[in-house]
Amino acid sequence: MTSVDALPTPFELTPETTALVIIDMQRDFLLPGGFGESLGNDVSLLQKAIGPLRDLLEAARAAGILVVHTREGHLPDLSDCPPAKLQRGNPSHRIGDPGAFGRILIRGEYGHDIVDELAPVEGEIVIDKPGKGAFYATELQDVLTAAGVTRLLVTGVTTEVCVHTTVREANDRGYECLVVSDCVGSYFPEFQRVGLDMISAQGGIFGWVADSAAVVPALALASTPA
Ligand code: TIU
Repeated sequence: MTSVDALPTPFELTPETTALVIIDMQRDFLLPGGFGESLGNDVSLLQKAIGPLRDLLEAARAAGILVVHTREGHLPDLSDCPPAKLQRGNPSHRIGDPGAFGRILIRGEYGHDIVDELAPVEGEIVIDKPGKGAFYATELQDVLTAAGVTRLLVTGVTTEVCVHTTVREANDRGYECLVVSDCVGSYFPEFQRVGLDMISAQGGIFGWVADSAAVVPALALASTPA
């Protein structure tokens, strides 16, 4: 066990009870032509998280901790997509429409999959989720329980939508969450800042926040035999 220099207090890192959760680092959110851009967003703002997240993923793999990737998306017939989600907003393309990388946010399409830099390797868990939160209508809690995981390093996109929703869901289920600040991304710089502040405020109301420069060496230290 070692501790990460985090806000609002140090976060204890115990490799055997910790998982790295990487939320929705999918081409549809990160590359031009996908769902994120169809909503009017500048996708380059999310791409900043890829480099630090790749380093964190490598550190997690070296430390042997559980790695969980999630993907937001729907069945080809959209039967798992509530009409409210389908109709929300005024996008140039809706979920299920043809986009630059296949049908937008549809499972099995190229755009629905994870960017090459962060592609899962054998043995890593991939959770397909129809909602914003990674616990809603998925097997995530069962997977974590079976692995004895109670502490999550949370990363991915977007900070204020799927990351926040997942952290709040996890918090209510009793998990301790550390959000890695440079490994999450938002289309809105002010949401990135405030979204992170909201997590560690009030004595850590939803969890902890630290950057990868604090987490990566702690992972290496925590997994080194004494
Ligand atoms: N639009 C937006 O900020 N996010 C999403 O739609 N999904 C995720 O955050 N993954």
